[in-house]
This record gives sequence, C-alpha cells and structure tokens, in this order.
Amino acid sequence: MQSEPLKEKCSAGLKLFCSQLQAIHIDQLERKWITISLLVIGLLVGIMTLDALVDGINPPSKVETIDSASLHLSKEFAEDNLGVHVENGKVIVRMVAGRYSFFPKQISVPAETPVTLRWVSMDVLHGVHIPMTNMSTMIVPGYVAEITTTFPKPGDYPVLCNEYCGLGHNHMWSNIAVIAKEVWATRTSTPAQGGNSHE
Ligand SMILES: [Cu+2]
Repeated sequence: MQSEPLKEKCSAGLKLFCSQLQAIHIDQLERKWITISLLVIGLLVGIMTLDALVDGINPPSKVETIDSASLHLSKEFAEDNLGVHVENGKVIVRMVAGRYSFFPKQISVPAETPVTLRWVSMDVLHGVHIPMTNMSTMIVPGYVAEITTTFPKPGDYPVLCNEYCGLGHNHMWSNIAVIAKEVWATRTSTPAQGGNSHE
C-alpha cells in the first residue's frame, strides 16, 4: 500500500526530530521558562477558543464584507438608512466613518439598553472609541464592524477616531446623546419620530 511507507517515513522523521531535540543542551532554568511560556500561550488560546465557541465572541468584523465604494447604493448603509432604528425590539445604530467625521454627526440612544452599533468606512482605515463603554474597534474598509454595548447612564458620549487616518484625524469625532430609558420609550412611541432620532 502507498500509505504505509509514508507513515513509516513520518514516524522516522518524528523520531529523528525528537532525538535531535533531546541532544540539544537546554539549561534547567531555561527549560522551566519555556514550559511556563508554552502553558501561558496554551491557556490564552484555550480561553479564546472557549469564548468563541461558548459565548460567540468574535472579532468585530465577523468577516462580513461590503463594497466601500458604493455604500450609498447599498440597502443597509444608504444615507436614509443611517442612524438609530428599532428592529424587532433591538436598538440598531448604523454609522459611516469617512475622512474626517462619523455620519450621522449626532444621534441619541437609550441608556441601560443593549445597543448594536454597525460601522463601515467609506474611504480608509478608521478606528472608533467611545469612552466608558466597551466600544472600541477598527473600521476596516470593505468590512462591517459590529459591537453591542450598553451605555450605563444618560449624558453626552464622545465618539473618537483612534486610528490615524490623515491630516484631519484629530478633528474626527462625533457625539452620541444617551437619554433615559423612559424618555426614549415615550419618544419612540410617537409616530412622528418612528424610532429614528438621527440628524
Ligand atoms: Cu482618524
């Protein structure tokens, strides 16, 4: 059979590798630190794997792609569709990052409620960071970055770009007005507002 010689070759190669490894002199202390380093790496990889499988924690892009050059033609990120929407009881925010601002410039969301923010870039690599929340991600052109966060209390939250994107980078910021849950509920129940509160 063809697979037998291959198996033998592999085990012979492995044996040779192990014997060569054993022949190398490694100091006792060095050996200890190599073992500790490998255990730490194993532990971290284990935690990441467990988080991904059990809690569904993924990188923000989730490898969801979009054509950055034609966002205005896309269904989801067309200008009329940006801002805050309530869909199936969930608060969804869609925003576009572009040199040098986040669009829409001003939105309002409820406090103490999970808010899913979906971001895309219309030009280059941007970052977005909202202090006092877990909202911090890169916005890579061609990908949709999604993070769900809860704003702990009402107030104005700055939205900052934390990836250098050009000469106007330090002016790239926006604002999210977080309003009390009860006030938000009365606003969204008003037909004129329709759940949207963007500019
Ligand atoms: Cu920037």
